[in-house]
Amino acid sequence: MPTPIPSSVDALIVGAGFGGMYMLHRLRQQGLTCHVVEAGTGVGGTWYWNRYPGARCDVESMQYSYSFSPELEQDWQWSELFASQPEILRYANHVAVRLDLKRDMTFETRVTAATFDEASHRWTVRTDTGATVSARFCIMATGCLSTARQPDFPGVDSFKGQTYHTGHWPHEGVDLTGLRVGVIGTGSSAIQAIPVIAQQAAQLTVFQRTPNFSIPSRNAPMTAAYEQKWKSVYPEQRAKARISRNGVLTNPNDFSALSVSDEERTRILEERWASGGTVFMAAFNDLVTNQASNDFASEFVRQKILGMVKDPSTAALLAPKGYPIGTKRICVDTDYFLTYNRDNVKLVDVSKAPIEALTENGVRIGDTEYEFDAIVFATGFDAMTGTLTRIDIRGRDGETLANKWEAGPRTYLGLMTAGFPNLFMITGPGSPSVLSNMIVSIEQHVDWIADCIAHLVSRQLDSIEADRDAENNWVQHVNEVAFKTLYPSANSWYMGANIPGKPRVFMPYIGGVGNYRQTCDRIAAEGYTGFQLAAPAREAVAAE
Ligand code: NA7
Repeated sequence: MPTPIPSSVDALIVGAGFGGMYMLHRLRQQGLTCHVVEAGTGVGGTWYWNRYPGARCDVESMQYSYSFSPELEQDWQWSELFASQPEILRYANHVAVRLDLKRDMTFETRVTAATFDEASHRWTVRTDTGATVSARFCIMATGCLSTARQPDFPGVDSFKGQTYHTGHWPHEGVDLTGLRVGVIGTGSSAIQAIPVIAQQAAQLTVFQRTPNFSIPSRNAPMTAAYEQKWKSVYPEQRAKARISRNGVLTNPNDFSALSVSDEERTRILEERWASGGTVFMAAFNDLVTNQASNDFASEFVRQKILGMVKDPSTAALLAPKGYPIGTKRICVDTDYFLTYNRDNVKLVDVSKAPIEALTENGVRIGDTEYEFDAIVFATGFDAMTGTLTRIDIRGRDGETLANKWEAGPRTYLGLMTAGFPNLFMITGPGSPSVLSNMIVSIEQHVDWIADCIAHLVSRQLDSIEADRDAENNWVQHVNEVAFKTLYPSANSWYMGANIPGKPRVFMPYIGGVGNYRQTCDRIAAEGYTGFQLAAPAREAVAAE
């Protein structure tokens, strides 16, 4: 029986991932009454849902963890350089117990609607269990990649075997031993899952529409020396990460790939390839802004792939072409390309001849039917906006968020959207979010929101709302910064390109975690420039 939801709170938080958990902790410390509503049966968000084989974080464990508690970061011990999903979920549960969070959380309950009442300046939030809660502040900690994209192939229900989506993997696990398995998709999830599934399945067939660049993780067990090295300098390292470009310490080289000789460039790329992970993209300072520089890195990785895969035609299919490295999310893997050297693994190119239907036996492309016992959809998410626009959120004058964002998300700082007072988003579109270490960005947003609410409470103001002009300027800025880079040239989920009909807008903010934080801090220090703060008399005062 889920914990009952109070009928009235100061703050209602949607989602019990890392964002929702820390938000609850912060607001409780400020003496607010708060409650978290979560669709899953437990905490962890992304790490609760994405339980597919091989699921793992591609930011180093020592950096992908909360920094707000020195005791917590000293106490917790990670077993590998890159933590697996089960270990991250254990960590989330450890934090929940340590901070006694679950007593203010209701699980197995999905928020379906939130309506702003202009007279009371409060939100009425409804759930799929029929509960209604009145909240002064509504905080969407709903995650950026939380609405799975279920494929709509004709005949999808006729398949007699089992289908699984990587983002909704059964909690009891799946034994694929001895089965004929099809995997559709070759994004990050598939690239992590395929090497593990290949070891279980009798036969594995991968359907690839777009090959991805992937860098070996070089994951390894954590050593006591490495852990201690980090823990002894945590405050300094965390501080550096907060003002870094992506919220991750990558030891970036601050020079162009074009500024060094061919030999030196290759040496640097080899060094990054050998150390592994996304730090590869920090080999030079212009890999995502300069096509010529990017070409070198793209070709370097292509050659590595061609060198790893024995069958030349499979190797050629796996080598990404037609978009710059890094502009679709760079993947990090363990033995992904080598897996195609196994006798039981086959790659099918669906870039020109797409999957037409699922049949009762498997997958049909033209006259060919591929027979399977199980099919894994590694087809991704309706990223960044999908979860928010599926909730019936209504602001001033009954305007819905889905309607407001029809042509693409519009936010001020990725934190609020005009017309929706007191509704905050944690890592919303228009903030660095998915281009950063998510926990660094989550902590920054939670701290900003908590401080903002404290500001309102201490001045007896009862609402804050993004100004339309400020929002327009921010949307324009987000767009301008994106178009100074190579990112918009790829058909990525950053651009909404993976969802038919979704507007092509570059959704995350690429101006850098450190710069972005400074902007947010400056705006707060100036008394929330670009926001309207309203007193209980409902008289809006423009923040100066
Ligand atoms: P992604 O990165 O969106 O990958 C989805 C994959 O599914 C991608 O390769 C798609 O090809 C493929 N796809 C989608 N629909 C089809 C159809 N109809 N036919 C064939 N292939 C298809 O999702 P992930 O879950 O892997 O990763 C999401 C993020 O989670 C990841 O970046 C990390 O941040 C964590 P496409 O590229 O569209 O041609």
